[in-house]
Parts: sequence; structure tokens; C-alpha cells
Amino acid sequence: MGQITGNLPASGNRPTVLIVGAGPAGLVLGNLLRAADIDCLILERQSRAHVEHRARAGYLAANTVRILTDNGLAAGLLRNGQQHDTCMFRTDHGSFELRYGSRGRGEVHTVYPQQDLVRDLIAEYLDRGGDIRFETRVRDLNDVDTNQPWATCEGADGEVHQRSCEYVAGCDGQHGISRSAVPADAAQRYRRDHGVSWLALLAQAPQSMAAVAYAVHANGFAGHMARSPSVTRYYLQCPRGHDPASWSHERIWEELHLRMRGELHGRLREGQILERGVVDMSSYVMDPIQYGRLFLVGDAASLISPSAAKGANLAVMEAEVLGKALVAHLKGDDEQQLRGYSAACLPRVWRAQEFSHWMINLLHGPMGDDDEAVFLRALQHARLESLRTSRSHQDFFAENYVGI
Ligand code: RFL
Repeated sequence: MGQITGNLPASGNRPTVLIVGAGPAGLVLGNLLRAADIDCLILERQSRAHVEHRARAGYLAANTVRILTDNGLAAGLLRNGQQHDTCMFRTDHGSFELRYGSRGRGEVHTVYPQQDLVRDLIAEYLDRGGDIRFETRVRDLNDVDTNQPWATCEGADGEVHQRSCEYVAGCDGQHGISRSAVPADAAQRYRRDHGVSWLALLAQAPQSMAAVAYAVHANGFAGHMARSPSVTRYYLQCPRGHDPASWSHERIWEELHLRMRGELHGRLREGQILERGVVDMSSYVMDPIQYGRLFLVGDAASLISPSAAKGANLAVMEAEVLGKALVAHLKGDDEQQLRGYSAACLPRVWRAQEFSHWMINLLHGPMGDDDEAVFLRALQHARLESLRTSRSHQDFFAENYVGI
């Protein structure tokens, strides 16, 4: 690790906007700024190969597709993405399909792996003359409440530099450092641990059914979601603190078959497990998501559980709002949108949080056989039954499931 001694060397020109992180948030923002010919620099701590292969999200909301299309960033997803409009629920009381594409506002998802989107966004950003430095970690952000914010960053060679800029976009995800540049008394921080964990799996196997499947089982939740023609994401609810390596290949597929009720509805198409990790369902929201000249975007601003597949979609929504606001300010001398960035985004963040929380309660019944667990599972069944039979409940679901 590089050492800081005395004054740090200042490195390169001073970009107008310094973007920390090359995930969906930072890359969409960088592309919007470059389209308006605004000088920006993206610093990313991982290598290009790493971010271009990091599998995460896959379900893009209609608003995300609209933003990417409007800004010339959708060629790959329009060519290779799959439209998706149905989800399926499986319980001890039976199975039903909900064709959400014909309910609510009639919107559908586009399934396109996040790593493919990231690859497209990097290529386009470079085509637009964007500057991006991989394997460069931002250690801290300073003076963000002045006209001269600056960052300390460390390159792959261990050299430590200082970078100054006019504005900073903190797009460095849930484990980033940008949030910590906002003083404790300058923002309210809302946190919740939902007490549920998922073993997140990527299988080298085609999807087993033409729908997202959510299975509610006494052993816990199981999920099935398409990613690409040959790769499918599965989830298995697991105890907190679980070691993902403790699950053998056989045990994973046995448990997925059991919870998905393969004997009734058809066996799953098995394949090698390419990736596994445990995701603890938690939420985090800062209010406001701006401080001085620092603007937080995506998971850096608000973390959401993956129960309703909202995280990447919120990141793109916020990147569009901030991108437009920075262009209006820097090119049109209109600062109003920039001042209103946080107020424009947070109601949509909270709406997504509320629906994700609703989904967690829909999909996870309490374990055990005490009176309370039995009662709450009966309520869970009643909620699913209402979703199966009530047109207005289905409209509510569809509007919130795809909406951002
Ligand atoms: P990212 O994608 O985490 O990118 C942040 C980037 O910042 C870099 N970084 C730094 N760079 C320089 N200096 C530092 N100090 C840095 N610290 C961090 C990181 O290396 C990284 O490249 O955040 P962003 O752009 O806000 O995007 C958020 C989304 O990635 C995230 O919300 C989604 O992946 C969540 N999510 C899903 N979202 C959906 O909309 N639909 C889905 O279907 C969906 N499925 C998922 C998901 C997340 C999952 N996991 C892994 C939690 C499925 C899973 C399993």
C-alpha cells in the first residue's frame, strides 16, 4: 500500500466531474455527461476485466430501458435482452402464474445481465472520449462542501495522488467511501436488517421455466430467475452467517427441487454452479443524498434488498436525474435541478423500499410451529391467495414490480 508523505502530488488535469466507481450508476452518469461534452473522470478500484464479468442484476425495468434508449446506450440490450412479463408462485396450496405484463401499466422487464450492460457502457463511454482509470482506489474525499473538492487515490502501482475537481459523484456502491464524506449531522441515515439471508447461486443451465419463480416452503424461500440462454440465477433462503461453501452441488439441487416442488411441476434443469455467495437482506437510505458538491448515486445512496430486483434500476434512475441536473447547471446555468437532486430521487427510492419490504414479507414466512409462526404463515397464505384472485391486487403488484 502506498504511503502518504507531505503534500501529495496532484495528478492530471482537473476534471469538472469526478465519478467514483464504474458500476451502472457511474457509467450511465459518465455517458450522459460525455454526451453533453462535459469533462469527467471515472476512478474504479477494480480491473476492467473484473467489472465486465461481475454477475449481479438482470431484470431491467421499463424506465431503465427508456433511459438507456433515450441516451443511445441500449444497442446491446435491445439486440440481446429478453422481454419478460410473467412470474410464478409455488406454495403448499398450489401454484399460480401472474402475467404482470398485462396488468398495472402493462410494463415488462428486459432481462439483460448487468455485466453485459457494464461492458456496453464502458465501450460507449470510451467512444465518447471519456477518461476512466481502473485499479485506482479512492481512499477519501475532502472539502466536498467547498468549490475545490479533492480525492486521495491510489493506483495499481501503489502510488498515491491527489485529484481535485468541481463536483464529485459518489457511485461507489454499498462498500464505497463516498458516504463517509457526508458528516454525521448533515444527513439522516435509515437502516434496517430484514433478518433474512439468501444463498445466491449462478448455474450454468438454461432456465427451467419461462417465468421468474418464487417458491414458499417450510424449509425457506427458493427463487428462479433467467439471466441468459445458458445461465440461470437461483436463490435459497439460508440461515444467517451461513458458509456458502458448506453446500455441496447435490445438496443445492436437491433443496432447489424440493422447495420448487419439482416432483409436481417438472424437474429443474441442473448445471454446474458457477458462483455462490450469501446476500443478507438489508436496507439503507440516506436523506439527503447530496452534501455540498458531493452527490451520491445508486447503492452508495441507498441500498435495497434484491427481493424485488430494484437496485440497478434505482442506480440508473438516479444517474439520469443527476446527469440532467449537472448538464442544466454546467451548460445552461440553471442550478435548480442540481439543488433538487435529492428531493427528486428520494420519494422513488422509498417507494421501491416499501415494495421490496412488502415482497420480503410475501416470500418469507416465519419458521417453526409456535402459535405466532403458524398464524403469520396463514396470513402469508391469505396474501398470496389475494394476489392470485384479485385483479386490483395484481394491478398493484404489476405497477410496483416493474415501476421505478
Ligand atoms: P456497483 O455496481 O456496486 O458499483 C460500484 C463500483 O464502485 C467501485 N468502488 C470504488 N472505486 C474506486 N474507489 C473506491 N473506494 C471504490 N469503492 C467501490 C466498485 O468496485 C464498483 O465497481 O454500484 P451501482 O453502480 O450503484 O449499481 C448498483 C447495482 O450494482 C446493484 O444495486 C444491483 O446489482 C442489485 N441487484 C439487482 N438489481 C436490479 O435492479 N435487478 C436485479 O435483478 C438485481 N439482482 C442484485 C441482484 C444484487 C445482487 N447482489 C450481489 C447483492 C442480485 C444479486 C445477487
